[in-house]
Amino acid sequence: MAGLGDWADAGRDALGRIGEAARGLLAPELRLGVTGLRRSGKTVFVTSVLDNLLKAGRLPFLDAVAEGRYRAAQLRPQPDWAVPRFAYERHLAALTAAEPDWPAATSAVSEIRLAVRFESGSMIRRNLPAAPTLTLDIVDYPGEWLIDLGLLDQDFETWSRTTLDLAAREPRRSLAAEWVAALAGTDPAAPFSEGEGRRLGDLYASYLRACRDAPTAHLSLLQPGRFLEPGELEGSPMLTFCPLPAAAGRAGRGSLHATFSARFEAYKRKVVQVFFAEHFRRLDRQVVLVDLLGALNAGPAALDDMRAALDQILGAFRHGRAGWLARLTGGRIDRVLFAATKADHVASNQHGNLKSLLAGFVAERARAVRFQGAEVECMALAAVKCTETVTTEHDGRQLYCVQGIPLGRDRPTVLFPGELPDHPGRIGPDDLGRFSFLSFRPPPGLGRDGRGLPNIRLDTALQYLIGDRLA
Ligand SMILES: Nc1nc2c(ncn2[C@@H]2O[C@H](COP(=O)(O)OP(=O)(O)O)[C@@H](O)[C@H]2O)c(=O)[nH]1
Ligand SMILES: [Mg+2]
Repeated sequence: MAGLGDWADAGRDALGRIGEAARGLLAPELRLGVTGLRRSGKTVFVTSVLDNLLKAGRLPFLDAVAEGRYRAAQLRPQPDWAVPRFAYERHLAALTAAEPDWPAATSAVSEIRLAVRFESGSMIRRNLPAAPTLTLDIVDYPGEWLIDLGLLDQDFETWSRTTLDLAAREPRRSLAAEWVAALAGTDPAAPFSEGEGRRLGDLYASYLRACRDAPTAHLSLLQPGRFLEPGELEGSPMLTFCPLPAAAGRAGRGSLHATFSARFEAYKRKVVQVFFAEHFRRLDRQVVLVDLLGALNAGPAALDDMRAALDQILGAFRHGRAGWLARLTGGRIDRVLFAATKADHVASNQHGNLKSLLAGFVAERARAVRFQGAEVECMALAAVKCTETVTTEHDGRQLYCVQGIPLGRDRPTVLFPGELPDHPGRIGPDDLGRFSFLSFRPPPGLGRDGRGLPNIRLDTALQYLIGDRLA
């Protein structure tokens, strides 16, 4: 039988919960992760999201704005003092300068907090004593770190085998030649020496950099991610190893194999798990930006690689929800948005196909994530719209073209960027040589009207990501 004390505890609990619920109604909080591979458009996306939420003049499809309930937003000090602040002012200044330019490339995690004051449309909230405020934390971090989560499921031998298999096929084969040749001349069972370890580690890191930077490569699967952006870990033993072929003899303690294997485990523990606990696990919602047009430009290998990278990224959300890691740590992401960025590179009549193409790439894994209980959506958007769609006549046919200032030129040009298939299965071998989507400069005069940076479908994306919290 329950004693009086138990009832009192239950009562306190209920009061506590009501308090929490009221706080949730009046001061909801949301942590939004923004990720994507290098150059996918994260910095530009976050800059435009902030500018548009602050000025609210270009978000007609955000319900709170459409219904006249959106009051205003303000930047606030961020909660995590050890994480660099997202340099919103600097990035916006670059875009809106007299000679507009893209923000400088960034490589690590950053964070920023925004408070959004709104009138609630719900009955319960309308009776609250004040207008609610949504506290929105935005965390921008490299997609390469997310792909690293896949390493947690692998031991050194498995990882070595898959990475060496991948390196045996073009376009990686030629880029890996020097590192693979060095491996051929080493015995993993031999005693470890610092000089040899460094030589192999450096050759592997150069190979990863070549995969990323070679103009025709545009490859995405480049693990461990921190080898490319080491930051303060540069030169540390934890970033000085590489995959090894199976040893012919027994690789005992103190061997090259044992040392690299121990470093791989240290990387998982000290880099990957720390990222998971400090950043990924705390996210409520996630947007994954994908430069699908860039991969189409680069050709079949880049496209295959991007598909594999997206697959691994979606695998991470399995971790986020119901995987073994979630059981240990309590993941909670309930909505994921995959967004094809830079949609302004193609004419507006192609946006539907761009979206379907992306959906086709992630379809299988997205079903698995939905099964785990999170929602997954796909979209095509441009965080900063740099072109207008215009039609021209060609051989009696109407062509949808884009007009903008291509990067490296200073006059507006009308271009026909071509047409996109609507499904990955419809990308023919000839198609891939045919795509050539030019990059554009931000148009002059951006931001002068004070309404927020011009964009394509940023409001639809925001409605999906935060709209329900502004209800
Ligand atoms: N036309 C166009 N280009 C974009 C857009 N967003 C990003 N870009 C281009 O992509 C580059 C990389 O964007 P950035 O945000 O720095 O990528 P990050 O590395 O993911 O942070 C920019 O310098 C632009 O050239 C967009 O909305 N429209
Ligand atoms: Mg960036």
